[in-house]
Amino acid sequence: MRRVKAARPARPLAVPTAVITGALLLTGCGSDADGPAELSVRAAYIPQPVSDTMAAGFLTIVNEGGTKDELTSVTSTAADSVTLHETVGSSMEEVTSLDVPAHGQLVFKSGGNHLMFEKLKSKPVRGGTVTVELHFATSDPLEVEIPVKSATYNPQTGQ
Ligand SMILES: [Cu+2]
Repeated sequence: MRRVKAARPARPLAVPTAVITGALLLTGCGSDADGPAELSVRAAYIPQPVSDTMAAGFLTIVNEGGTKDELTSVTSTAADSVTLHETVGSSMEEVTSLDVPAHGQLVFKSGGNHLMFEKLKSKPVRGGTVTVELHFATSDPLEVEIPVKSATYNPQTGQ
């Protein structure tokens, strides 16, 4: 019993040291992974909108490269205006760009970041697609066919 008690005071000091060492090793091992941004899009969908003039869109932009990029604008043949919105508390704010971190992702999801389609030229209907072009600070634009899902689609369940 005495030996266990005597060993304990040293532990709280030892743990932070180990954590710091691990972090340094992680940042130091990326020498072969500092290449340019490599972007791709996953899990894109548009819930069929209730409105005839406005729709929201969601997707995930994955960056497998070692350099960050920024999504700077979105255009679509289906709407005169597509803007980037952040949800802050219970309200949303338009932003001019969003970061796509190196070896990371930019996530648009219900209740968070979203694409806002306004002045729709035609209402997106479930089963159809909406074509968008994503524009970045440094990478080439990406064209994406976003499928239109039901108004209550949940990407977690796929329904
Ligand atoms: Cu919005």
